[in-house]
Amino acid sequence: MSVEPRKYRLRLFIMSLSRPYEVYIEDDAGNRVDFPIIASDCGLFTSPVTSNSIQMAPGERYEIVFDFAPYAGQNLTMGNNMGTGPEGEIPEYFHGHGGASAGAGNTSKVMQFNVGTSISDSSNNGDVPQSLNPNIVWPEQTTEVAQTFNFENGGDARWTINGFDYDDVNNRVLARPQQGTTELWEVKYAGGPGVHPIHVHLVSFQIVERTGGSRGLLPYESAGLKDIVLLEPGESAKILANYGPWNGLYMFHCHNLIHEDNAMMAAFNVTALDGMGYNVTDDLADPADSRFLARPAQGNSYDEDQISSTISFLAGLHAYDATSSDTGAGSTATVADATVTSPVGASTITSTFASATRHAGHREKVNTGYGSPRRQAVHSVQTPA
Ligand SMILES: [Cu+2]
Repeated sequence: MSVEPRKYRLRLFIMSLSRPYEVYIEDDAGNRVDFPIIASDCGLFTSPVTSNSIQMAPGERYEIVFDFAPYAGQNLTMGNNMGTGPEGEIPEYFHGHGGASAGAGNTSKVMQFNVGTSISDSSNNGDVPQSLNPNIVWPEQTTEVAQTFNFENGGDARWTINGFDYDDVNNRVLARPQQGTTELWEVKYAGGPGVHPIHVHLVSFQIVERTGGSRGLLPYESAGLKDIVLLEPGESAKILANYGPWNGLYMFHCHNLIHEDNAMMAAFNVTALDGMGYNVTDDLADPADSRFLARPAQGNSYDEDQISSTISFLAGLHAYDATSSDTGAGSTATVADATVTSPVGASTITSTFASATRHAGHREKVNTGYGSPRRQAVHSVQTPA
């Protein structure tokens, strides 16, 4: 890729089926260059995190700002270092990545940047702000594990979660967090072939802890909210999320496509019990709601005005607010307003538990056939490491 000697904001997105990466950028002399990481799966960090590499698995996203200015007229190479350490012994994904094990493939090489010598546009080339997003809504903190999920090889190319696979229609729903509550989940991979990038739908989670392997929790993993956490063999991670704003059934699964296609997937049912902190006045759970249906693109559909207008409309729904005190008909929240008013502290959520009132639109979905007592017990099923 040809680039100018200035700053670029790069979005990295791993789209491999199974392979995780450790992405780095090095100069012609082979020196790795530091760069600020500014965002991950679910948005901007509070402030940048400096690193000279990022470990990433399928589906994970990170954004960096890279300054090519010091390298005018030179080349820089983006490489992949995953597999040059002890993890190179895991054959399915790591062989041939470079270093001592190079030769079986070219997966150590990602891309090259050819840096020019002149700049055609010097806008947006200033310092990376130290304050990126002061409004991240971190989940209410708890150390009590609500659910434990073991990701395992069940034999015969079958991949399971707590011993179940998604083909088992009677045991697909492995968790039932109540809408609006925070749960700490422990996800574990005792060991075996391959890796498991665990992806949870609906929520943005905080990775609180990673144990069992050699790397621990990486600084950029805990700097923002995520929806994927990578488990290498022997690792456990704790992820904390607020289960809302919508009720209904959602997936969680391994994002290693081969595992996912072999049924390493489960569901959780976010119930709509009242009194749980969501004084919802507008049920947003219906995907066929006319407000959210796809419409044919018009000539101006992607104009900045149209995009701003759509974002303002969605922000004005206040879907992530725990109270509805600032919503209501005629709400004309702007994007800026929503950014300021959406974050709700744990104390607010807690206090609302006592005062939330039932409204006509609430549906209690526990007794719809997905929530038998037998499956309720599945929560605590664990298999030996
Ligand atoms: Cu997997």
